[in-house]
Amino acid sequence: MLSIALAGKPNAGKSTFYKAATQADVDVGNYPFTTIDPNRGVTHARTRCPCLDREERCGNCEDGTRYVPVELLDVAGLVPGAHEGRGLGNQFLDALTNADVILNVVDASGGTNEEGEPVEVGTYDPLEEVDFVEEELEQWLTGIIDRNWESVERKSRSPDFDIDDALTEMLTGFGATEHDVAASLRSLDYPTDPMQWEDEDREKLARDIRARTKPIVLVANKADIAPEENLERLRETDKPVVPTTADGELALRKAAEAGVVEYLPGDEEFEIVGDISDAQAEGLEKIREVMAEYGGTGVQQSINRAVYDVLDVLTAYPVQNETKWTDGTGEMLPDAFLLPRGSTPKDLAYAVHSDIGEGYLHAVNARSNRRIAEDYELDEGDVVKIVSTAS
Ligand SMILES: Nc1nc2c(ncn2[C@@H]2O[C@H](COP(=O)(O)OP(=O)(O)OP(=O)(O)O)[C@@H](O)[C@H]2O)c(=O)[nH]1
Ligand SMILES: [Mg+2]
Repeated sequence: MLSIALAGKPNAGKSTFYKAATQADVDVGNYPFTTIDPNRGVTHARTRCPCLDREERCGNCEDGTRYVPVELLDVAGLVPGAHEGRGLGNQFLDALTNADVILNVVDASGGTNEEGEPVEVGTYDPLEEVDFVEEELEQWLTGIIDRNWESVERKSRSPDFDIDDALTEMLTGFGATEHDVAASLRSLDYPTDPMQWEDEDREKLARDIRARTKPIVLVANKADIAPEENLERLRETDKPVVPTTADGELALRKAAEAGVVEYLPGDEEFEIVGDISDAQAEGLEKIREVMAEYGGTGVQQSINRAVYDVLDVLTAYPVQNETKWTDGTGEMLPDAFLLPRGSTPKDLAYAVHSDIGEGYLHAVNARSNRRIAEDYELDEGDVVKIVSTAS
């Protein structure tokens, strides 16, 4: 499963985002370090279900809106110097190593300082938080590379030494693949002999690997109380930014669960369908205004931005019956897989099960009922029958 991590300074609203996105009950509080141990749960990316192209809905979506599971991780707040052990230190940096993408939750309202302590709204500059997660990650990774460099030097004395292999072995724990390391080395200028590497070379490697393996989306949270100017300035940075009200999303999800509003995560608006008090109505109207301004609460939009834009994955649907789009039990469009763009039907087969991948014979496009070429690159929403010796 794809893994998304929430990171950022304390009190920015990570756990509120997590609670809204996973419907899990976790602690939220207006003080730093409410969260100590990481929370791990499941949220969803939202996409258009292929069953919209058929007469009937599949039963695995919300009237054509499909939610595909992804993992969400909520970690302790990060303070400057975390890589040296400040705050809760390295422990949660460790927790981030499995993440495919990071949502850097920023308090766009400027109502908390760099340690996460409440201050008057608008007095702390959220731009200070923009580069901070990546800097901590980079410093931390640089430390790992420095500490392990001696072993690379030792290996380099062997005649069959290969720098790609040595670095892949070292960086795999950080989520770097052989491909990432190769691409990184191609883009950097570095001495061939590891003994000649300077601190600077290792730091450049750390920065490049971080950028490849842990891309970042800025969640400009507390948009409901943020000065407009702050959001404008955050938008001018070089990162993808999503104005968000995690609190608003949480309230809407609760209201939807209670049956008083009609709202699907990621909708741009909601409808009040039940009896509510005046106070509730007032609260919901405030959320409605923020949503109208930003095109939703931002929670689902942040997840989708991370999954479909930054990680650039697509959703593919394996089926056994190419006419009915069902599996062996008659369930329509039972599964959705998120695969990197460029994936082929064989990659989908492997994602379903390694046996299906190994026994792969060919695939059929269930929309056209035509056999798919071996090198066909899957598209968003493809429905595919896999023919395998294992199925
Ligand atoms: N106005 C407003 N407040 C919010 C929003 N999201 C979260 N908060 C508040 O911000 C405070 C901190 O929220 P948490 O979710 O606990 O923050 P955190 O980032 O998990 O904090 P730590 O676990 O301490 O690092 C709480 O008082 C929340 O109610 C939002 O969108 N708008
Ligand atoms: Mg928290």
